[in-house]
Amino acid sequence: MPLPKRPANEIYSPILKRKRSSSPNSGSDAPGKSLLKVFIIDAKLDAEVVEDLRHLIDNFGTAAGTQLQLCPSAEDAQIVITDIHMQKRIERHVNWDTAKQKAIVTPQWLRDSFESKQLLPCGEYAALRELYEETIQNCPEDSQISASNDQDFPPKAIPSSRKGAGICYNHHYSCMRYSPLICPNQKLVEKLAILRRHREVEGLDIQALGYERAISVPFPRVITTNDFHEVSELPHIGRKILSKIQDFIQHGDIPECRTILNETRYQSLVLFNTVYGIGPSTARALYSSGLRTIKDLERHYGVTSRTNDSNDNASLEHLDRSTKTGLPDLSIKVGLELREELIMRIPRSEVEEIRDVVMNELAHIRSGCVSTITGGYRRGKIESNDIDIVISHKDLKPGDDQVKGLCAELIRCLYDKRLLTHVMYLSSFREHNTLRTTHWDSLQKALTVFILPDSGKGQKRIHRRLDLIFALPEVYHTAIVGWTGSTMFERDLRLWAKEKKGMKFDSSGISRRHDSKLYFPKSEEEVFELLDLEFIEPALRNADL
Ligand code: OXD
Ligand code: MN
Ligand code: MN
Repeated sequence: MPLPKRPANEIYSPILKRKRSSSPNSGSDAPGKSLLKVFIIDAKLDAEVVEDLRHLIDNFGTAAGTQLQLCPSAEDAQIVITDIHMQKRIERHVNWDTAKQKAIVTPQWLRDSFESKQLLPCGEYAALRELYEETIQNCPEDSQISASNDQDFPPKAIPSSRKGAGICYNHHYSCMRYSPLICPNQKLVEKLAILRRHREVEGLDIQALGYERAISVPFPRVITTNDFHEVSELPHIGRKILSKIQDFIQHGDIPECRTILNETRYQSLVLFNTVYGIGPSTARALYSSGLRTIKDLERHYGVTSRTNDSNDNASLEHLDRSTKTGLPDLSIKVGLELREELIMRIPRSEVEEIRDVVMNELAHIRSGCVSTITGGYRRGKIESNDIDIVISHKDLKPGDDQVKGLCAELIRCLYDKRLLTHVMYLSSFREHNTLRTTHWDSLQKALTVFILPDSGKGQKRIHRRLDLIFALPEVYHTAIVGWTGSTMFERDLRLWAKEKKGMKFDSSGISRRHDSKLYFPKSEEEVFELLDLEFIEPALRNADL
């Protein structure tokens, strides 16, 4: 029996208990209690929010006895809480070298840690992309938590018995495993992610995928030395990765991570990849030609970065007016100019606001359209990298470009209203049964840059990456599954369909390989059923970090 569906907006926050060693950073005021100093950067926070955060700090206590103390300067703090997401801005409050020594997190870290009575890993809450790895590295650890706490995993939100019973944490395919947002070995996973990233920026794709697969396997409790045998038998954990896990268990760190983080080359390649349009190989080429910093890139591409005050779209357009779509393209130049905005993560409330604005405009063009916000938002992420919306209408018909037409009309309308500033990609999917005209153009995808209209309250609006996916009604649910992610979950869905079921799955449809028979599931649950899989809620599809 399929599970009842969760509303897409529902936030899943697993209360995971992790056993962690006490931090070398954390001070101690009494036996069994550790005191952690926290500094709040007030800028950009309402007085009420600051008041709430202070209240949380005063009343904070983890199951392991860690308490928080508000501290008057960033220098003395281990944790810095801020809603600032730009290096230039944060430097007005904290010296950059000092910032590198801290875990710099969003207020949500405090709220979630408070609620779950434990210090959550900081990576997911890093306030600045540039300090993501340092924030992981400097994230303080809770005091010893009693081993019995581990029995709380899987979290209560994970149903324990269901039809199918094929789901298990050591299954080969991630679409047969539950992957919550935060796992008991989050800290280890964050370290492995540094190794993965390193292989990725160096173009070692097979190795990077190896780490990605290892990261996706959710061991159900905190790994200790007693678990090595079991861990060695997990899928996707080879000898090399096992030795890294061993390093971590024994030393609380993976020495190679520290070396990597200190490499100028790694730092530059990762930094270059934060520019939209610069992938690993372009980043390496730029590095080889002697470039190291964003300033170097700006000189190289002849760009000056946007200041906080220039918010008019017109200022961007002169940079690039190219394109097949007749709309401004997002070239590397523009990607560089908008970098500081595009790297900022998007809170759930803004994701919803953008969806509302888009759907309002669409209602003027065609009433009765339906939409689902997919991507990280749907998997419960507190902040997303971009916004992914799947849209359909019950009367859309295949064959005469209706999907394409609706998408084009919306894009033009959003652009004319200055809500949409760039279109990087506009295409239809024709992967499925290209000989069947009935299935042509079943999906239309527009990858864009969007900015909310001025709120009139002096609030600065930020350019955001927005992906709109238009689907024929018969592939709406397949598109939702395909665009919910995570990447590894999707990869394994496709593999599972192919290797185990003789089917082809992607977001534009499901078909049987040997005769190309098409299937049109009427719900998300039916997509899973068709593939002979137990339904997994979006919040448990977080098979990537
Ligand atoms: C995101 C995601 O964060 O889809 O945008 O995971
Ligand atoms: Mn996304
Ligand atoms: Mn996207």
